[in-house]
Amino acid sequence: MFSDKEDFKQAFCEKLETELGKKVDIATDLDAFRALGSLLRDKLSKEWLQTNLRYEKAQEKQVYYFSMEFLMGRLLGNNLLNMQILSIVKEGLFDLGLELKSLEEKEEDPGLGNGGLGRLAACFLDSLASLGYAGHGFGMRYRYGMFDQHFIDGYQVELPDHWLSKGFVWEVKRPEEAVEVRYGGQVQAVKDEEGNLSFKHTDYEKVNAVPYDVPVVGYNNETVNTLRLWSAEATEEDTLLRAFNHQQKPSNFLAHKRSLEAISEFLYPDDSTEEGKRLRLKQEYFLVSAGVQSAVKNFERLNLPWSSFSDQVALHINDTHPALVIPELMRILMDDKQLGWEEAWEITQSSVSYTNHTTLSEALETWPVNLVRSLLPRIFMIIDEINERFCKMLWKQDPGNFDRIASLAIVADGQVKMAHLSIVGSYSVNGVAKLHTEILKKREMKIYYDTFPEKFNNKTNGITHRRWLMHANPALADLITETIGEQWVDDPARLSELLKEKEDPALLTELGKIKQQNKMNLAHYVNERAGITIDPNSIFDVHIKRLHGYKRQLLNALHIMYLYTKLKAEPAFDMVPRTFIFGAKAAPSYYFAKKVIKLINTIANVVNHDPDVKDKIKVVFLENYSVSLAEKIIPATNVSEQISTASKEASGTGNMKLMMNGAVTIGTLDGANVEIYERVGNDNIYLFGLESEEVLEYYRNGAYSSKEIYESDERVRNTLDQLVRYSPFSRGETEFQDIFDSLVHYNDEYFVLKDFVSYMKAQQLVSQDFRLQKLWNKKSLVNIAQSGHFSSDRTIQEYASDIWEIAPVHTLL
Ligand code: B1N
Repeated sequence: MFSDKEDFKQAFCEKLETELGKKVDIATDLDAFRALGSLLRDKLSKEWLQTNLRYEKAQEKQVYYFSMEFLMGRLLGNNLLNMQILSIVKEGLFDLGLELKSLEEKEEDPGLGNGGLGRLAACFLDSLASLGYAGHGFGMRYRYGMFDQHFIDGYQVELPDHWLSKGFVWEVKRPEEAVEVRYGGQVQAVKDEEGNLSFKHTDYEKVNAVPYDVPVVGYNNETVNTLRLWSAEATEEDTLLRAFNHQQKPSNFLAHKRSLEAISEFLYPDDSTEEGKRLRLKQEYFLVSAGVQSAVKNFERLNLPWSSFSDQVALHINDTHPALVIPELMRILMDDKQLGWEEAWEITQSSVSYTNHTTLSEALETWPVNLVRSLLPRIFMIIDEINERFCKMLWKQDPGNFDRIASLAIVADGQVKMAHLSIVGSYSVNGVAKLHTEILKKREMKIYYDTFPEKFNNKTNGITHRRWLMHANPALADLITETIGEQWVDDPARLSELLKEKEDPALLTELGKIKQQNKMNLAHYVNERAGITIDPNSIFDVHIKRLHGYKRQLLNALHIMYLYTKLKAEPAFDMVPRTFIFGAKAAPSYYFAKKVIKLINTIANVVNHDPDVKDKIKVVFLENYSVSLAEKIIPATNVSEQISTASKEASGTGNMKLMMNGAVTIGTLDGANVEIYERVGNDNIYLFGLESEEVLEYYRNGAYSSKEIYESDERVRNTLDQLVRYSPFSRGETEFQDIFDSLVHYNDEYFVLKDFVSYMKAQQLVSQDFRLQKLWNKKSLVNIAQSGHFSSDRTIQEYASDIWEIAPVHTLL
């Protein structure tokens, strides 16, 4: 890579001069970032090529991970870490009067995802490459990613995220690998002389799918995999041709060009909900068609029979968003490669695997038959045929059981049900945490589980310890290495060796010091960004994730209102000082979520300006929560809020990141919290609230009455009344009436009131325990020690062996 620091400095200065035409003494941080990125990309290209050659030579099975979202975050720091040149580069830059940290801050976050689902895909790519697996991502190169969030007068305002405006140094455009994607038109069945049927698609609109490849660098293993992002571009040729053929005015073909390019224009900012918009379906098919064509092309380079396709290729779909992979592969095999239905179906079904990420009904994708038929006529024919054959099979299994067929059908009630298509067309269906998978098997997908029990399996999510511990919290990573040696880096399960040292007072003190330093860094950042002074000795209590009713930021907010009111009434109340920190974006059309943002900002405004409570409570809602902001908050956290309504959060991954950085969880037995609890035990987590069986039972029997709680519990009533009666929070306005009504008059869908007292008591325990610093640090250490299981390396090893059946490729081949 670089032989030494001087070698790096020379290469870097040369790059600055040749690419940016600048001498190092006048280069800005942005210049330096661009030059460094570009230099690293050059350096990577050899290993990138080698990796691909190695895979080809060994005829290694390739995994393609299809996802509408890849929330990569900044790449500079992680690439340096994985390339093992962090210190050379840092020191070299320092000699040149530059600071690596400041350069890192110049990189735009590629925010090509909403939340957990997109970030999971990014962690998986890091683990695939770092473990030496031949696994690649197929995603969308949205021109606008997740919106930039600002608060104006406490309200969320969304601004477009033009992340590409200064260029994206890591990508390589590959026009030679572009493919064509077709929409609309007509399909006719034609018979040849021998009576064979084929399908002719005419009158369609075509869009050019152009790939931009981003290198995915493995940790210290000479592996560079590929994230291939597809961009919709009109070709010069079709724009001109169209203009010529139709004698159109320039404005018409410009409009045409824009309408084609709209397909990869923006990311839908919805997390765990589906809007059902035509453009979204176009996007989904765009990714799928481009990706499957590209995977098939790569397979054909091997000159192997089609029967070995599934030995060479795994197509994984991240939720149902890319489920059209199934009919698209069928289409290509039958229409382009002339295979028969049976053979194509066998290949498809043994190549596709599917991960489900949610049981929320509003997130289940269904598309109107009419829309699918008009936009994707051939694809619809194939889905219809899959459905026909599947229903016939069901009839054979259990003749006359119409109810069963109706509930299992892929096409029913004028809708195409994407989850059904995904289960029928794949060989593996997995949930993302034990509890979630059990809920899928026993409830949401029970009837499917009864039909295909062998397809269902669990793969508990994970996070990459390279980004979330080594890069985000280097001081902690160093302390761990000093304590147990460095093997944990390659084998994060060995973090558990820390348990042997959990009584060591020197270690616990050191751990406390690192947390304190991280808190001071965050305090500094908060002061700079939000102008709020926070006390690093207070408990940093952190609630960071998308804003959603089921995630219950509202429960946290009401508890702060309760504490504030108590402090005002009893000034002597001896409370351990706390800083409540929030980060969350609401979907722009999610009215309730936006109200909660306004409420939290209102609470912050009241609390932070009241001298009576100034040493006790602070509330900070940081704008524009993103991967890079998460990397600043997480290392500084003491208390991790994981308080979703039990049964609703499929897994969660923030819970894992925070635990790995020594935060202690206050949470419900939901998603992966259950598995965190199993590992750390009662003493090292604060559990409260209803359990999932109880929640599901209430939904079934309708026996919950939030009004009863409101009427009978004074603490609840006094808190809620402040939303609508005159109070410092309402100031006599009706701003929060809807929140009040949802809790009291619409029976509190997410059991906020039901869990309120139990949450309050758990929070009291947190405060008590935090006073005993040594005891607290021990809890923190146990959490770190038990977090190795939640490395995405473990998750990816499970996918590799149980689902994809792949082994690592050795670099020495
Ligand atoms: O996926 C994460 C989980 O850790 C979270 O618990 C889960 O909520 C999240 C439609 C989704 N589920 N469903 C989505 C995202 C975008 C969209 O358009 C649904 N995200 C999750 C990783 O497993």
